[in-house]
Amino acid sequence: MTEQTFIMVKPDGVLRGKIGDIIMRIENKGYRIVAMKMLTPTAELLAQHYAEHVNKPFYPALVDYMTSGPVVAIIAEGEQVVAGWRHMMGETNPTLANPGTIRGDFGREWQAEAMMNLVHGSDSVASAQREINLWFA
Ligand code: RTP
Ligand code: MG
Repeated sequence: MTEQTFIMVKPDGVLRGKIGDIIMRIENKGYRIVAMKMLTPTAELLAQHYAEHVNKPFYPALVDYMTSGPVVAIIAEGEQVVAGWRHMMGETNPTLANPGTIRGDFGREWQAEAMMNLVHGSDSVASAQREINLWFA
């Protein structure tokens, strides 16, 4: 079934000039970009986006990382796009992410506290709906 997911190019992806490559991968795969905008997220927005992580030890570092500069927020649409995009991103830890994935090709462990891994993708259809409503309210 056609579904939507929420994708983000995180601040390190923007800083390192990977917006074009990441957008190209979305389109080359055959997913359709239906909305896109650039913004620097606030701590309040991130607390909602990362609600499941707010009490984790890495959360303060995650907020510092994610508010350090602009991100590109994207809604993409396609068959099985939620799971498909998770595959294209690779493992959360860029050191473990397979070559050929975005995190595997471009990521490495820049700092231990919050893994800088270039991109975000919703982890389920329900998360995608929640995140789209949050970022594109
Ligand atoms: P995302 O939500 O950003 O798409 O990443 P994910 O599902 O692969 O990973 P998740 O477990 O949801 O964690 C969210 C983000 O928090 C940072 N993180 N750091 N130091 C750590 O142990 C750690 N764990 C997670 C990463 O930036 C991760 O993408
Ligand atoms: Mg996640």
